[in-house]
Amino acid sequence: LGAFDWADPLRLDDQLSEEERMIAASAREFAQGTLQPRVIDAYREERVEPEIFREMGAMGLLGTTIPEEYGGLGASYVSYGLVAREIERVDSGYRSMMSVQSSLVMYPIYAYGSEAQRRKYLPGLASGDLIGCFGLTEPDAGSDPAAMKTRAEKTGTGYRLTGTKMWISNSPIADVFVIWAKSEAHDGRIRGFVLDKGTPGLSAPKVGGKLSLRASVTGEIVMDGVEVGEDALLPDVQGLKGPFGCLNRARYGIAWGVMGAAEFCWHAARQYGLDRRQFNRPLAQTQLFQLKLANMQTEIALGCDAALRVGRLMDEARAAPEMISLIKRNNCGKALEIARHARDMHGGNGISEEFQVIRHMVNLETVNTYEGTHDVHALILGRAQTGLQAFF
Ligand code: TGC
Ligand code: FAD
Repeated sequence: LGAFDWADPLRLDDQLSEEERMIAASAREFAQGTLQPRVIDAYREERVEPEIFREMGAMGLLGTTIPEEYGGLGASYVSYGLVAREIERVDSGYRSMMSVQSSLVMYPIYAYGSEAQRRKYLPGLASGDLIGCFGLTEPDAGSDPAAMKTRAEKTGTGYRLTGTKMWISNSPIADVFVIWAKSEAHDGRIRGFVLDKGTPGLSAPKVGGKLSLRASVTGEIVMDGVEVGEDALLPDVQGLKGPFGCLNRARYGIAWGVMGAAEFCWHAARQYGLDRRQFNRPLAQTQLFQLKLANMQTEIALGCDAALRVGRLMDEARAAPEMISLIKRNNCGKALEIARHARDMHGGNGISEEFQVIRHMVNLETVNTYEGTHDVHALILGRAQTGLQAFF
């Protein structure tokens, strides 16, 4: 019989390649050494720290799956997931910065862009010298992106874009804007455009008053007749499958990332229960406390194994979008529940920034909502098993 490791109960580590283990270890060292020491202050002060992109870029953590010739690491989707888990162990906002850059900006430029667009943007995005954002959501089009109002009209030399995007990660500090708009020249179909900061008519005001994900900046993207050349159009995709192709990758990364946040909360609750005594015994020596720890351990072990399975299928180009909905939905919901329990298990200390569980809990409320809400992913899975679509 094998030994039982409480922290890795199903031996996830054994299932990784040497390269995957090394990438995860260096991501962990970076996250714990560079991100962890600043996160409590950054979150409290809602501090924007654009230099984090260069620091991540120097560690090879931006564009993990993008080929090396464009500045990426050319690594597996499993490696990308492991990086997300290590960064989100510190904070969901930092993982957000990384995953928007990698999956929602570098991926569409790589997969749908021209060779000239790849050469122009990808190396700078990989090094973190350029910061990217992804504009799909609008004030009146969130879960239903097909209802977007942003329009691209044809001009003599290119396109004129008009519209407003809402809730866009990184937009106030972005240099590169991947924008999804209905294009009149393409029968009103959704097309992707790459816009540069500083183009007349383009602005990105910050969304204020955010009580979640405060270490990552979120903004609008306002396009007031922004004129771009033909070379701003992403040539190789049309329709919603363009943005969804990117979201498949980002949602997959989130399924791993939230397991990192959940693991932080689980380990913190366990340690707190061992250290804190009430009724003349450690809290961890009570049945209710142990039941909660067992539930956390079980859900995290299952969630990580499911993410690993989907990652392997992605690396074999055999992952279906519904599989990604299943793990995004399950792992976010479970991570949020684990963070809420961990907060409770810390008693009064659980609401203090010092113990960090409430920050994870509040962050996970966002992660459960963005990239398709918990309920929207249920409807995707419901449609896949009944053949009946229940969105409207
Ligand atoms: P539907 O009819 O289902 O599909 C329209 C077209 O899109 C294709 N498609 C996909 N292609 C690839 N992968 C997927 N996952 C796809 N899902 C759909 C589909 O085949 C079809 O193609 P075609 O060629 O036939 O036209 O579309 P619908 O309008 O009924 O959509 C319904 C629904 C609810 C599934 C969808 O709209 C949805 O997923 N809504 C959620 C919106 C969302 O996830 N927004 C995310 C915004 S970005 C973000 O939150 C970033 S935060 C990142 C961070 O900070 O970390
Ligand atoms: P709504 O769609 O209005 O949903 C509200 C509620 O109604 C939810 O509970 C939802 O599940 C439910 N609901 C909706 N439709 C149905 C239905 N048919 N049946 C049953 N229930 C339904 N977007 C980007 O494009 N780029 C980004 O970088 C980005 N970053 C973000 C960062 C943050 C911090 C946040 C909060 C959001 C971000 N988003 C981004 C937007 C995010 O993807 C949307 O908030 C999300 O898709 C939900 O859309 P909504 O907020 O309009 O909610």
